[in-house]
Amino acid sequence: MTASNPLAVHASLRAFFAQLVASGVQHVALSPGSRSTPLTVAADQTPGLDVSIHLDERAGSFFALGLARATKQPVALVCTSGTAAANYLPAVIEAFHSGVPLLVLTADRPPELQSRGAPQTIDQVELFGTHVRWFHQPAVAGTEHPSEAVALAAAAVQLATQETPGPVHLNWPLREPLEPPPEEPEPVALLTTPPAQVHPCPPLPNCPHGLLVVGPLDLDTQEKEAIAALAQATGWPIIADPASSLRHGPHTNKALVLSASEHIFRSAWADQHAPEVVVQLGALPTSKAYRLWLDRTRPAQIITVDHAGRHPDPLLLVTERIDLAPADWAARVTVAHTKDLSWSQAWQEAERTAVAAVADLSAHAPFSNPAVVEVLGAQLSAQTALVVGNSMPIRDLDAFLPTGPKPLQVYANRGTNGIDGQVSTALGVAAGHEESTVFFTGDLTLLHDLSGWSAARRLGVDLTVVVVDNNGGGIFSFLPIAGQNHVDHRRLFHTPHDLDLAHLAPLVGANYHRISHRQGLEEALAMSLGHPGLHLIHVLVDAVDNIDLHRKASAAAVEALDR
Ligand SMILES: Cc1ncc(C[n+]2csc(CCOP(=O)(O)OP(=O)(O)O)c2C)c(N)n1
Repeated sequence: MTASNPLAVHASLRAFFAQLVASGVQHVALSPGSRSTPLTVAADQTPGLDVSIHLDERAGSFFALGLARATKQPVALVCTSGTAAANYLPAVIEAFHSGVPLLVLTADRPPELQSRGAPQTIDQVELFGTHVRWFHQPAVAGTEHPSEAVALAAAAVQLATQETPGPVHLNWPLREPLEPPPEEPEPVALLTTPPAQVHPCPPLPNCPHGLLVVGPLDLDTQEKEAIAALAQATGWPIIADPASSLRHGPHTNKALVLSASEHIFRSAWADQHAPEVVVQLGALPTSKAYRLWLDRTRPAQIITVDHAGRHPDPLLLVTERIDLAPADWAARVTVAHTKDLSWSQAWQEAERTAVAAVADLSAHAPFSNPAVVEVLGAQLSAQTALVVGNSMPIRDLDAFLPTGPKPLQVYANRGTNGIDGQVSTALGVAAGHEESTVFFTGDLTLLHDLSGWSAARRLGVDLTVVVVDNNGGGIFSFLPIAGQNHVDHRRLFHTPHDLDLAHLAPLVGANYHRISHRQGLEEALAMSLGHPGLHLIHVLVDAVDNIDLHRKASAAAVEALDR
């Protein structure tokens, strides 16, 4: 049987990883295995590349996703063959839909061992289907000149990062012997990445009554400033999804950024203030009220701007799609614009009215998710990364997190809204973020990624987890079926786990706080934020209280607006 030349394999793979570094990759998340030995050792020996080790490929890939999002750099993944590779699928799908660059490197057996019942061998060709920007199977490692590996690495990073960013998959056939030699291979010439192509950018319609609706997007400070500058130039309010991070930063002193739109869009006032143009940036906003309002008012012009190909349009109302990164687009279309001061003043007044009505309600409400959001908003220090779980936590932020000048970075996996891999995503964000990281999550979401939780200490990052524990999926109490007596809603949908989450703390050596009132939460956060290590703040809440407060908050805001 053909054998590999270990030095040739090592030379090629070292050249490959050296080019990844030259193209901007700084981290590779490795999972242990045998077939991947040449990739693992080459990655570990490449100067300029950090490695982290993940026992579980599913958790490792979500860690890579979080890290890539926090650093805005592509992250590589390496695993062995078989179901190890298949465990990358959920994170690859989320990365695809969120436009996050991942370089997925899976080891495989060479062609002569395929389809012959060789161990740990499955069909890995196009394993992730249409959920990658590019799939490629290189020649068996070591059978080509290392310059081919350099060209491949440069092309892979370019496809993962430029035009439409997202995951790319290289499935690498590797022949035995797999162990690299101790010799250093000869260095090879590396390539520089060509600049991205600049696409044409149509001008913005010059009408005074517009809205900028910003969905979940990973925006840095400069990008937030660019979108805020456009809002200032046009006099158009920004409707900011909490996962856009646009609700928080000094730019909120200059541009009008709204946080209460989840309530405002339910009012007749909002129907009477339908704009001429809506420009929707990034992914679909979390707010259901926004979608219902769009359906009722059907603005004549709806433009979507997105670099990840999403252009969300469930109601088929979009009139124009622009394939540009939202902040780049904003910078390019910001010119002097016809403004109507009364338009922005009316929206500002609506925001004030809705926020006041909600605050009044919260002041007399039982301790539940809205109070947790208020305390987080007040107590998180500037530049904290707030990773938020899907289900109710992201909706809690949408409904109750006010705008303010203190900068916060908010991350949510809104590509496909999964409750999987969220602890690992938070760990990845924490690994890539210089200030504190807080993960705000539901209990089922936390339990879903126990594997990620078990790795928290080993990965050596600081993380404060605030879990709102309603012993199940509180979101399902929103469903009409929750009120129907002939269906066992609690067992089938709420799905109580009846576990005491306190037992999770000793597993990873986390400091533990059990909370049932506001002051306790304030004290626990003060003891956790800025104190390195792992902290588990376990907040006991009632699912029905929270749903009730969401409904009452919207009703109070609508009543105040439509009075
Ligand atoms: C991977 C995955 N499985 C199932 C779902 C469906 N789902 C959405 S929300 C939810 C319940 C989440 O409960 P929890 O994290 O406790 O949050 P809560 O609703 O109580 O706020 C489930 C199972 C999903 N979104 N993703």
